[in-house]
Amino acid sequence: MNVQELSTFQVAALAEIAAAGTLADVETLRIKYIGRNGLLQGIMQDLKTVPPADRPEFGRQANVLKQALGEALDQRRGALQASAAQTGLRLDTTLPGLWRGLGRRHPITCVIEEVARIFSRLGFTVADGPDIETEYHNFDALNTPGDHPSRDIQDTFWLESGELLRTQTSPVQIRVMERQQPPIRIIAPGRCYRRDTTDATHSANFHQVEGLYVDRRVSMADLKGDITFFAREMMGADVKVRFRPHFFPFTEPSVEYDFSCHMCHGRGCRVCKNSGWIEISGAGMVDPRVFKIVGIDAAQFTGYAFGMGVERIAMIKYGIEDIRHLYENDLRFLEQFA
Ligand code: 2NM
Repeated sequence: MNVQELSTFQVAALAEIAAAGTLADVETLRIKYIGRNGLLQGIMQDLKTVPPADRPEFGRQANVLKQALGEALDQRRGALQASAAQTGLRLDTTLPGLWRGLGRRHPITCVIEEVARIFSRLGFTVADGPDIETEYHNFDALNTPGDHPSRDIQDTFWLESGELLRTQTSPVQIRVMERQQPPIRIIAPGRCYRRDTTDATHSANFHQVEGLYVDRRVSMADLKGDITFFAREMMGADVKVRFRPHFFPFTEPSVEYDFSCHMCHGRGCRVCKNSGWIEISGAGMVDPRVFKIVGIDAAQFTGYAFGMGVERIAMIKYGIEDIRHLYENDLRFLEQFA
């Protein structure tokens, strides 16, 4: 190589270094050009073959080249590191970790687990099913009339497919009864959807736990006893339960049930709006028409079913005054439920 070739070589080498796309490429080029067995090393050996008169100039140029290559490699490496840092790709595995604290269960989850734990002691297991339901499982099989207002687009989220977002978890119980003969003892916790305008006590997405017990000679006495057992386990040993006549299409007879207010022990307070009682939800003996639809012989079997709103239980149990706290994921709220 002569002096002229040396300068052509330098231009090509610098262009190649400037185009290196990764830190690994830069390292490969460093080895190629200025490594122990690199091209520059070879050029230095060429010095011997250069005519003696040209040697000082060649040597000077070779040193300039070496320095230029070294600087170009450093510069390219620095630029790549800087852009990696900017895009967050740089990972320094030697940095100590950040302690971000432990997470904890959401109060809705706590209540569902507590309800499941209490009913498991009565022999109930947990069943689940789809949030997107058929009209058949959510309404028809529950003996809900075709013109019942709950089917209205004002109340139910209908999908273009003709399916809907379940308005209760009872369709889970329909699905269990379709495939299983008694004895059946299940609870069905999960999300439900209704076209409600959100306020302090309503949400379009809420949670229910429904229960179903079907066997020979299941009676209203079982229903009252089991709900009362649940109330005492959930709210405290001195809680009383009262049942009021009601109507549901899927149970006959039907009741609504209230717990005595655990805040004021029935004396009357803000939580129970001075009535001493807190309305929980409904229940009843499964209507024989529902048994006929799912293929269970109503002459041999009877059953009770009940529902409860999970948010409502959580609000009463923990003294939460606005349902929206449960959905906002504000840590100042959530951290109170250790
Ligand atoms: C309630 C109230 C009363 C109920 C009925 C059934 C089924 F599938 F067995 F017919 N499941 N859940 C029921 C009964 C639910 O919630 C307020």
